[in-house]
Amino acid sequence: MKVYINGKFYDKENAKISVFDHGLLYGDGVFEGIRSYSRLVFKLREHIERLFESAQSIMLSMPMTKEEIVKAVILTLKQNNLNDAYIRLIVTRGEGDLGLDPRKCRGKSTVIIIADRIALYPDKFYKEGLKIITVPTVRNLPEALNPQIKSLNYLNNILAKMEAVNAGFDEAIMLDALGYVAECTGDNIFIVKRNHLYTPPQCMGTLRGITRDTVLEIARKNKIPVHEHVITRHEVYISDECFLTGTAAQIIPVVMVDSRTIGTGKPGKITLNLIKKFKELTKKEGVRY
Ligand code: PXG
Repeated sequence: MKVYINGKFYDKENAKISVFDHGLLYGDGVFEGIRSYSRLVFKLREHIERLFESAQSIMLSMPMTKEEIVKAVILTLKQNNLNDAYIRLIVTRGEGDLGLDPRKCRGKSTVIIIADRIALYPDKFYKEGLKIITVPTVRNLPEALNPQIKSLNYLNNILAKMEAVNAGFDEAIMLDALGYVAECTGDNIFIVKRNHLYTPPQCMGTLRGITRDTVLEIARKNKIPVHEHVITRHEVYISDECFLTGTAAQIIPVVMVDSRTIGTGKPGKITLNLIKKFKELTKKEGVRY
């Protein structure tokens, strides 16, 4: 494996950065998780756009242009000769001292690109659907650390994930500070009720997921009415179908939430249709390498 760090490639064993990097010391940095399918990088420009928005919000100066990052991602994929890959793009504040003052990093951000084989989720998840629970840890307040920022500080989500795993579940619903359903730890959430599709709006505690946007786009094209609307746990419990979306997960059906069976207890018709349409899109859309 060849890892890209600041314009150079290193073997996995030698792909190292300073212990004084503020990405490590403070989680001070931003990232993206991207995926390629048969040598097509899906929604690459959208991911890079979001990376720049995250950076802008935390006042992190990007050391490369968007076009240079596109080229570096493609180069990393070619170096690793991967047809289907998971790409982790990371930009940290860079090396500073032990104080949290980012000025000490002198604007020398660290850019890292790791491309690896995709760790696929078990087939069982897609065929049988997930059983998930709501956890006590709520999503970060937007006025504190906005969930729109894909920062390297993921403790909020990690805590929620641990609460789910400790209770014997694979994924968690996180509520926002008002108690509405926000999203899962690394995925957005959708419900279907009477053939309408609902997903929480991005304003409170919900990341504007790129898979989420793609699903909304597919649904609109297929004349499924979509609503970006606040959702309560009750509405999830009484939904006909439920599913999660994310770059790694794609679209995963959910069949039980907080011990309530969703719909028939099997992946729903609309969910399965969206999975099919999404797969078709990943086969033909993307930046080729
Ligand atoms: N919500 C959160 C909090 C995320 O981190 C998504 C939704 C889905 O967004 P996209 O753009 O991928 O459709 C994400 C992104 C993991 C993992 O290991 C998942 C993400 C990020 C980092 C790690 O499961 N998902």
